Amino acid sequence: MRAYWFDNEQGDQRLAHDSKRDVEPSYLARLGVLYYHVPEESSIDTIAKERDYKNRDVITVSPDAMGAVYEDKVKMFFHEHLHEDEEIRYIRDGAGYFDVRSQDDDWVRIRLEKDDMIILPAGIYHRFTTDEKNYIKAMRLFKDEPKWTPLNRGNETDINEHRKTYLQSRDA
Ligand code: KMT
Ligand code: NI
Repeated sequence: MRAYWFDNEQGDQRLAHDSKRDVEPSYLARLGVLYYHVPEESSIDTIAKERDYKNRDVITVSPDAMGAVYEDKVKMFFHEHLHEDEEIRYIRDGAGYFDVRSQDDDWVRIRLEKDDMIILPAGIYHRFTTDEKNYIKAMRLFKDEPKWTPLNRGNETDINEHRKTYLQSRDA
């Protein structure tokens, strides 16, 4: 894992967009973003149990796995959005970037590789992209029914209850 400020330059979303200014995990924690390095896949069972995550699946995002819809999917994942539930991803292979909004509404880019696990809180604005290698395999954990509906940022999401709750705990 490496977190840094996104450089805001034009160009393919899959490029590193590295400003060379790092962001500490303690700042991610302030945003409510939790990061764990989990080299033993079996440790996931403990974490899942603690947080009451009952279900999981594994998704591969790549042209091989998705065929013609790959480019569309990658563009969709990169639309800024929030969810009404936590987003937990445990990377099993490949790499990708999660971008999350800072307190000042700037992008923090989080590069994740194999054995990296991230928990994004409900209500945080974020987006995802593969990197230049166009390949990531990730485990997705969820409590009951997957509630992954991305709510794209706009006037509606700004007044969403989960958004308000998130801001209250972030800025407390
Ligand atoms: C998301 O929420 O954007 C995704 O699930 C992307 C694929 S998982 C790395
Ligand atoms: Ni998401």
